[in-house]
Amino acid sequence: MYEYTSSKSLFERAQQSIPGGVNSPVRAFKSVGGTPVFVAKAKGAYLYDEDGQKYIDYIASWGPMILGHAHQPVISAIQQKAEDSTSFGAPTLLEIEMAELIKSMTRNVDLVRMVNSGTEACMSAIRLARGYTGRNKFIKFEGCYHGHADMFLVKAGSGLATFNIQAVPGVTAANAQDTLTAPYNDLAAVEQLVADHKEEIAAIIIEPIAGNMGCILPKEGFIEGLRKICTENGIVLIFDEVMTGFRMASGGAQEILDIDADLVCYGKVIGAGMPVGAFGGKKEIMEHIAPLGNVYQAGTLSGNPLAMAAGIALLKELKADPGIYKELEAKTIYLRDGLDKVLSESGVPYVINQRGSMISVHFSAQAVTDFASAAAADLSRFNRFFHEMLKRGIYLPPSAFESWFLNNALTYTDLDETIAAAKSSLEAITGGR
Ligand code: KE4
Repeated sequence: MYEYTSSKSLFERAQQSIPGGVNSPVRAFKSVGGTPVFVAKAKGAYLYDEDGQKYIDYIASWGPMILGHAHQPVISAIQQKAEDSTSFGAPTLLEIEMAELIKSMTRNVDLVRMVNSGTEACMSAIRLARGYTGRNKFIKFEGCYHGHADMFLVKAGSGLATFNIQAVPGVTAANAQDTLTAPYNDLAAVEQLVADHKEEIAAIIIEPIAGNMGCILPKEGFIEGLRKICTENGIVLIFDEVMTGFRMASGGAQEILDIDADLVCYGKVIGAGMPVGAFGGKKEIMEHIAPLGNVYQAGTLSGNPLAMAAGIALLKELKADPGIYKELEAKTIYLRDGLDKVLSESGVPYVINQRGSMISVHFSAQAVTDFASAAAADLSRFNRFFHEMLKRGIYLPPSAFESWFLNNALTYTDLDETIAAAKSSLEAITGGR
């Protein structure tokens, strides 16, 4: 079983200079308890902590590492590009190549703007929708997370759900007043909001397959219903595909759900681990973005050459071999079925949600279809399961409100090891009862 000697001392040291010892709250293990693992390096499907202990990785840097860590074509692309300097603040050929690559892999992106994070992508998309429609309000869904911009921090998922932060100090009422919320999968609630706020709603933004409450799947007809509501009411439908983009399929959730959004936000995979986000969509909307239009949006490092080189190398490989997605899904289904077996044998109530290479385990006797049902699950049992798995060298997201992400460097031996660790972890938790 693992001890975390170096991580313990590093965490103490980190807290002297960094708030909570981390540069993003969900890394702090605050909800699961214990000491966060300080990662020294990673290769393929494995992380290595500062004591050299190896873990099978199911976070994949929260999604980007879809082909595994230190994937050679990505590393070589960064190394080669770094020789030419790291940033120019001027347009480059690489940005054209990235934009053309994104357009060639997705179904309705006429123009795309690169930014530096998923947060920037989503906040810019909302600003654009407001500028395009002349309306102020937007609808988001409880438990969905679109980054940490003020207007999104209303009943959000990910770290806010993890820490049960309902109202965020510093987010003014003025900033939150135009954010309307509805439960995920509740079309009637959306219809009511639209009826109550006629002509006031600029956008509906959604994670078409949600990953910030654990993995939550849209019910039959839900996303289609949103599409219809938006079309009928002149509302911009924004798919936040920061997680699902280029992960669910080359065309992301738009492809697997066969539904076109008006704007799509990307991140994670398109940067291959470098700081990248993007938003794009129909020309009639995107042409309102400066300098074409007056909806201002900017970024010193947007389209950074190293980030573009990394993202292009990864996307080219995914585009060239879409069979990777089938391989990844088969591995995820294998893991799901293995976990299903050991969980059912353990006798504890559970549900597993899975689509493509996103999966989550909820210790719940009821279906988990929205934030309320995710929050009603046995969170302390998840936390115990998390630590038992970690002790066995399996690195899961340190929160019941996060999706797991598989990478294609995982072997079936890794999956079998994970399933065996889950069996033994559940025995430890239930005393083998
Ligand atoms: P970033 O600003 O963290 O790059 O992206 C924000 C974002 C937007 N939309 C979706 C669907 C997202 O999942 C995210 C960020 N995801 C979290 C994981 N749940 C990032 C992890 C973290 O906050 O450290």
